[in-house]
Amino acid sequence: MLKKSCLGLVLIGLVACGGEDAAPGADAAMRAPAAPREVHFTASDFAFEGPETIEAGMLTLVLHNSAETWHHLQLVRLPDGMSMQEFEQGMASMQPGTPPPPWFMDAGGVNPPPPGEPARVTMLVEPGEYAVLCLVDTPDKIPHVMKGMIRPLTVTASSEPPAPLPPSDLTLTLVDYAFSFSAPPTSATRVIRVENGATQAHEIAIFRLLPGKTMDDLGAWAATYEGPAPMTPVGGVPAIRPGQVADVYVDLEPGAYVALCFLPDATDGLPHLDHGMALPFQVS
Ligand SMILES: [Cu+2]
Repeated sequence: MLKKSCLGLVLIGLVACGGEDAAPGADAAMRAPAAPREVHFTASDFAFEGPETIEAGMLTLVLHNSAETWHHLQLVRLPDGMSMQEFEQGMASMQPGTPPPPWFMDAGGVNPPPPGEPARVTMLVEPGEYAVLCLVDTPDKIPHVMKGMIRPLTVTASSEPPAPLPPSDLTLTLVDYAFSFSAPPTSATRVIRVENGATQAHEIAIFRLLPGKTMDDLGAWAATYEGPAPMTPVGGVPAIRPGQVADVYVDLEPGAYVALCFLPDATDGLPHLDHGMALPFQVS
C-alpha cells in the first residue's frame, strides 16, 4: 500500500416577494443569480495569490498553478472565536499520522490542477473566517503549509440567495472507505458531483497514470517521491465534511486513472488510501 502522509475536497428556491406594493424589479433582486460566481486563486512555490475577502454563495473556485510542483487549495473553516494565529499554533501541534483535531473543519477547495491548466470546483461557501492551505507534501514530504502556503480568507454574508448547482454528468459518493460512481466516467464526462455520504471528511484527488505505468509504480513512487511521478493530476476536491457537495470539473482523455483520498483517518490516523480509498478506473 501507499505510504504517503498527507495531501491533504443547494439549491435555494426563488424567494418571491409578493404584495401589491412590490416594484417589478423587487423580486428580481431576490432571485438567485443564474450562475455560480468565479473566484480565482493562483498557487506558486510556495504561496497563494488571491482575494482576502469574498462574498458567500455558490462559487466556482478556480485554482491556477504557476509552478511545476503540485499544489492544491484546501479551505478550512475556523471555529467561531478562533484567531488565525491560534489556528496556526494549533496546526503546528498537529502530528502526522494522528487523527485530525475536532476544530479542524474541512470545507472543500480544489485539488491539484493538470499541468498548465486551472482546475475548477463549484460549491456552496458559507460566511465565516477561513484558512486557505496547501497540504501537498511533494517533493520532500514536507507539507507546503509549512513553507508558507497558508493565508486567511474572510467570507462575508451575501444579500442574495446562492445560485443553484449547474447540472452534472454523474455522481460520486464518498463513503467510509470507498469511492462509489453512479456511472463509469468517460471522456465525455465534464462535471462530477461529489457528495460526502460518510461519517467523516474525505477528498477525491484524481490522477491519470502515465502511459505504461501501473498502480504498483504509483505505490513505489509515493513511498519515496524519488524520480518522476508515474501520474499527473487532473483535479478533484480536497476534504469535504459529511453532507457537503461539490461539483468537480474534469477533462478526461482515454486512459488509466486513479482516485485517491489521502486524509488521515478520524480514528487511527492512517491515510484513507490505506483503508481502501484508492480506486483505479479506466476511461474510454
Ligand atoms: Cu502546495
